[in-house]
Order: sequence, then C-alpha cells, then structure tokens
Amino acid sequence: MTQIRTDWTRDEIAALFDLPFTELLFRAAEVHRAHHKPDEVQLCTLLSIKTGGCPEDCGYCSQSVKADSGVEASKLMDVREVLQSAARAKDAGSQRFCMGAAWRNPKERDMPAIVEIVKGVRAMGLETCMTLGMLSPKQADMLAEAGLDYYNHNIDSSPEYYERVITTRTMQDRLDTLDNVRSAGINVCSGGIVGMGETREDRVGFIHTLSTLPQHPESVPVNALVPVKGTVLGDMLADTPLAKIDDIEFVRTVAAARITMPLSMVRLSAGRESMSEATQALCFMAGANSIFTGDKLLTAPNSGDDADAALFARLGLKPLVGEEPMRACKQAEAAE
Ligand code: SAM
Ligand code: DTB
Ligand code: SF4
Repeated sequence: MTQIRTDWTRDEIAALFDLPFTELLFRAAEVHRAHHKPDEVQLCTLLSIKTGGCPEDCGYCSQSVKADSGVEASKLMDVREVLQSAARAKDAGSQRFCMGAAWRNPKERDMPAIVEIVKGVRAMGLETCMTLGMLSPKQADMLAEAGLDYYNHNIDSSPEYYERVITTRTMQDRLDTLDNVRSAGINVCSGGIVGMGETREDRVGFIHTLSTLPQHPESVPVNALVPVKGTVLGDMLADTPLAKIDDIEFVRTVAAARITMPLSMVRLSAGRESMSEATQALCFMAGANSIFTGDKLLTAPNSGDDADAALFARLGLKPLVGEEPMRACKQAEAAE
C-alpha cells in the first residue's frame, strides 16, 4: 500500500518532474494500479446553471465581466430545466453531474433554489457536484444538509502565479472555502489550470499546494487552458504561441498529481477537445482516471460522446461504475 503523504516538499515534487519521462510514467502507473483499476475512467457531466457576468477577474475565464469573449450573461436556470439536463446526462452514462455558476459567491436568495437542485439531481441517482465560487461556513453546511456530494473550487496555480492571474480574490480566500467545504463534510474537488504561461516551478508549486493540504482533495481536475479570445490569457497566448504548454509537460503534471495524491481521482478536464488521442492516452497512463463527457464544458467545447466512445474503444477503457477508492475516512485509515 502506498503511503499517503501530506508533507511533500517542493524539491521532491520538482525531482518527480525532472525524471526521465518513461520513468515518471512508470512510477505514476504503479501508484495508479495500487489504488485504482487502470481501465476504468469516471464520467462526469458539466452544466453551467448560471452563465457569464461574473464580477471576478480570472484571466483565463470567458465568463468574467472583464473579458470581451461574447459570452452572454444569464440568470440562474430553472430547477426543472436543470433536472432535465441531469436526466440526459444519466442516460448518457454519466456518474456525476457537476453544476457551475459564474458567481463570486452565492447570495442568500440563491440558496433555496440551489438546495432544491441538489436534492433533485441526487434523487435521480447521480452524484452531485457544484462550483459556485466562495462559500461561507453556513452555506457549506446548507449544501451538506441538502446532500451535496462534492464541491469544486480550484486553487488554479502556484501561490506565486495565482496573483498574476486573479486579483479579485486571494489564494487564501480559496483555501478558506476549501476548509469550509471540508468542515461541512462535503468531498473536496480542487485542481487548476496548466498552460497559462506559468513556469515549471509554478506547476511544481501548484501540485505542492494541493498535495500538502491537510487532506488531499477527493478529486483533482487538471485543466489545460482553453485559450478564449477576449480573455487576458487567451489573447496573451495568441500573441506568444511559444508560451503554449507542450503535451509532454502536461502529462508530467498529471503524473506528479497521481504520484503525490495516490487515492484522489485525477480528472483530465478542460482542453481535451484540442488534445490528440495519443496525448490523452498518455494522461490515462500517467494516472488520470476521470473526464468530463458531452460536447460542452461550461462555455467551451468538449470532445463529445461519439469521440469519447471511439477513444474508449481504441484504448480498451470502460466507465467507472462503482465507488471511488477515496472517501475522506479511507484516506485517514491509509495514513495510519
Ligand atoms: N465561478 C466558480 C469559481 O471560479 O469558483 C466556478 C466556475 S469556474 C469556470 C471553475 C474552474 O474552471 C476555474 O477555477 C478554472 O480552473 C476552470 N476554467 C475556467 N475557464 C477555463 C479555461 N478557459 N480553460 C481551462 N480551465 C478553465
Ligand atoms: C474544473 O476544474 N474544470 C471545469 C469544472 N472544474 C467546473 C470547468 C472547465 C471550464 C472550461 C472553460 C469553459 O467551459 O468556459
Ligand atoms: Fe467568475 Fe469562476 Fe470565471 Fe473566475 S473562473 S471569472 S470566478 S466564473
């Protein structure tokens, strides 16, 4: 049994990134096999339940009011519409339904509808995940009470690079929300974005921050930046194509996440649409075992069910149907 550590040092993580690629992949695959079935990949579906008009200034995001991306702001969707969409996701074989809102934080007046949505989606037999921005301890408790399974709130990058990407809320704000979610007993989903023009050292710092949280997140989404025209980062990358991350470096980041957080589900998240099948296969080899299905993420395109069915058939992968290996108590047991 691999030891579950939350005391990783930056030097140790940098040394993982520095390994010969084949060695890094081998080690990640070993850790993956010790805790997960290597041919099973979890399917999650995303729905934007409240799109655009967000007051935050995240430099990658099409939904910020600061971006000139053409995304139109809309109100919170009707509960009934959300449930219809969840039913379609379930029919398509999804295990988890993840709902995102472009908010700094939910307002008190939004909470009754959010609670109703969580209860309704759960009653369909789907796992529920929400990402609504910052949460107070009271809001986290309300969501836990409603039966929310997961809350997604990303740290996005290293503490140093974070400050260059977002100014309207701090990394500490994000860690506080993660703490509130954890204390409420909701499973934590937290990861970030690779390919924002950050350095290798930032990617090390990103993995270090996640893997030294008091408890590892149950889910770790690793997004490849989807460069959106009209966002700060989308435009910067269009002007400096050399800043685009190379596929091998992306796979290295996935492998480092797998090795440092052995029990977590590592989700190959945004950016798959423009990734080759070979790169995705390397990510699965490196320990990624979860994806977003369907042809849309929140606002950006996703691979689509047909492409994914073909990919799974080519690679001999199948959807995960059982319980994830890690739930908070199991991690605690493994650490003993
Ligand atoms: N407003 C909420 C929040 O930020 O907490 C939830 C939605 S937000 C879109 C969820 C995450 O999606 C972000 O933290 C970021 O990591 C990721 N994301 C957003 N835009 C992206 C893009 N263009 N490419 C890759 N990942 C992106
Ligand atoms: C996460 O880490 N990735 C998802 C989910 N959490 C909410 C969102 C990806 C968004 C990609 C850009 C878009 O669709 O606008
Ligand atoms: Fe708003 Fe979330 Fe987009 Fe940041 S990532 S601008 S908080 S929707």
